[in-house]
Amino acid sequence: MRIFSLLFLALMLTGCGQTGAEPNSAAATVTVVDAIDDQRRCHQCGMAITRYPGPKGVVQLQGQPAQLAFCSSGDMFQFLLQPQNQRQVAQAWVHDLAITDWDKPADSAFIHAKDAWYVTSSSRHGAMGPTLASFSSEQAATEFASAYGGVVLPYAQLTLNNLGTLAHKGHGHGQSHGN
Ligand code: CU1
Ligand code: ZN
Repeated sequence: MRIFSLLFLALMLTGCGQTGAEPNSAAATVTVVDAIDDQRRCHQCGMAITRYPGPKGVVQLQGQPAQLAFCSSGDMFQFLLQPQNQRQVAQAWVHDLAITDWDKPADSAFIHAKDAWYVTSSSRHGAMGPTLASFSSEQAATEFASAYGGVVLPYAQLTLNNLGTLAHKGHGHGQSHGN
């Protein structure tokens, strides 16, 4: 009988260990965005990211620990929506402009890109000119659109053709003033 109780105890302990904080591999995706320091350059266009206003984007590809950062949500979607990249994306984040500044968006204000609402073709420009304004709520996006124009879309409806950004060939800097 003694051996059974020991076995039972061992099973209990093992069970406890597994229900602890250790995430299983499926849930072990990264949910935190690396800080974007002043040296960080856009994966799409090479610009220094923090030097320009407007919401930024960050992408994590499957099986790659390093995150890719983008000067603007516009550049992020230009990258992310390419079919060959789309398949490899594990996570993507954008700034929530409902809680942070357009001019200097904070690292702490990133939200999952999939959950965000977007205003395309507004009059406010980001690092590369026309960009997507990203928000955690549809209402915040709608309020922005009534102030700055544009079309409100959820993540699932974004395509390379309706991003409202110009096709970037080379660098279109200096277009972010005059809003
Ligand atoms: Cu750029
Ligand atoms: Zn860029």
